[in-house]
Amino acid sequence: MSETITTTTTVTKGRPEAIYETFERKSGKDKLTTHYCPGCGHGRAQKLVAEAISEMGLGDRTIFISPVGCSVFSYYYMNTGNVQAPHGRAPAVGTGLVRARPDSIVISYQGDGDLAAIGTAEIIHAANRGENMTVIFINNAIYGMTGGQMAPTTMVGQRTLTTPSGRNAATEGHPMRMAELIATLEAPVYVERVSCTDVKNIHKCRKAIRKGLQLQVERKGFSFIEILATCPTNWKKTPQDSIKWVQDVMEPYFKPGVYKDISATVQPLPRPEPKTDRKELEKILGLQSGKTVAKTTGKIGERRIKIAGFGGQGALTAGAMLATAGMNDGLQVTWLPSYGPEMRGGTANCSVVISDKRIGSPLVTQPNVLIAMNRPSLDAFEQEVAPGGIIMVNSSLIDRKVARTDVKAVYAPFTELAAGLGLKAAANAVAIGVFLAHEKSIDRERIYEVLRTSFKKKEAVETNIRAVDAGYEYKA
Ligand SMILES: Cc1ncc(C[n+]2csc(CCOP(=O)(O)OP(=O)(O)O)c2C)c(N)n1
Ligand code: SF4
Repeated sequence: MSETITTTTTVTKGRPEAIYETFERKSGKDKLTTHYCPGCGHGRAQKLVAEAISEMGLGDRTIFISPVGCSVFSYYYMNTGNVQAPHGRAPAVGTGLVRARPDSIVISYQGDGDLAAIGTAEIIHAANRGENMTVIFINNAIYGMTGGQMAPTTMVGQRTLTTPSGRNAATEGHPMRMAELIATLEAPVYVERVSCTDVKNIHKCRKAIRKGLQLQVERKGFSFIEILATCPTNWKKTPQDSIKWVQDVMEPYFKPGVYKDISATVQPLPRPEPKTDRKELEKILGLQSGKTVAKTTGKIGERRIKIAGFGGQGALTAGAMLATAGMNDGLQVTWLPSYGPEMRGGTANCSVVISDKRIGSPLVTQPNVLIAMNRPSLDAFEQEVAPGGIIMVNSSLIDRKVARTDVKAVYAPFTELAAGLGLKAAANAVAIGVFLAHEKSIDRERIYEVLRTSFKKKEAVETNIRAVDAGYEYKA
């Protein structure tokens, strides 16, 4: 289904609706002015974006993503939905938005440090996937907010804080032409570079922004509009001289123009339907159809668990199993893996939160439960355990006792018990068994269910179930 909105290029006098009437800050100060310096290109570009949103009637559907950089406070100015993304991550945030809310109009507004330096991977991949969003790329040839360091788009010879004698292509590389780079990709539908200097160029800029938004309305996919903009403050020029510098120095290198436009031939992207069907949801959650999601354990509060060992010991898998079992039990869960720099043999740990309330953060800094599968893990995390918590120690590999006196320590030979069953690799299942014996947050039957769906071979399922039982029944 495609939708057509007639776009005009009329000029809005004064404030477009998509810009707030007052810019109220948290502090209650600075209600009337933006924080942009006089002559800054951001103000101009944002007014044009706001005009387009208002005149196309998209205000209620638009989500504006403000980046890190001088435009970070756009959420104070843009009377639209607003999300503030970490540095460089706006296209990734936008991807989530357009997929979760296909009817929204998503604008990823980014500076050149943001888009072409820290966020290079995000922009290339979002463009390559052809996400249905519009990217407004403000190329002012410098890192504005942090005081004028060199950006990937800084001109050769341009003096910046980090290139005081001027950018040298031999050591700092050449200015990156992002519009040209993006245009080489298969998926983007429309890529244009505009300058925002004189009246003629401002009109072109206005038109390009509208076109990008229109293509998004029509679900035609990814559009990229690079705007050459001024930063008088860091260029150490007057606003007038800055405009001249864009015209004389930037435009000959960053040539304005349309670099790709396949909008006339490209088919609209299919509109993903929201998956609210219960059967579908059960499939996503890995639940058997028709099975009730009911908690088998009593109230558990929030259990924060850290499982640590060396790579290959199955610490991460054990955490994923606990989390899956909790989820199948209708609890809230998170699982956050952390890998050491090495591969097999290196350290690995995961954080699991299982709770009967919504979980605020998946990070576990003060675990109630620590499962230490090897000595370095006990050494690293013992002090982090919350007072009154419990530490489960793999006594097969850990040759010391827990030093803390304000926590409970449980010792069990995870590795030996697993080896006794003929499968040393099931030490993590033994650890789960020990956990279940001392922590009543997860029902043992739920773990069996997870094991049954995790292994294809019947023998592997049975050995792992026996390993869980061995840990559960172990008495020191
Ligand atoms: C992860 C991270 N790295 C670095 C910074 C510091 N930082 C803030 S703004 C900025 C540069 C922004 O420059 P640009 O994207 O060109 O935007 P402008 O300020 O010129 O509009 C940097 C490096 C940060 N906030 N977060
Ligand atoms: S430092 Fe540059 S980019 Fe930032 S607000 Fe001032 S003129 Fe604009």
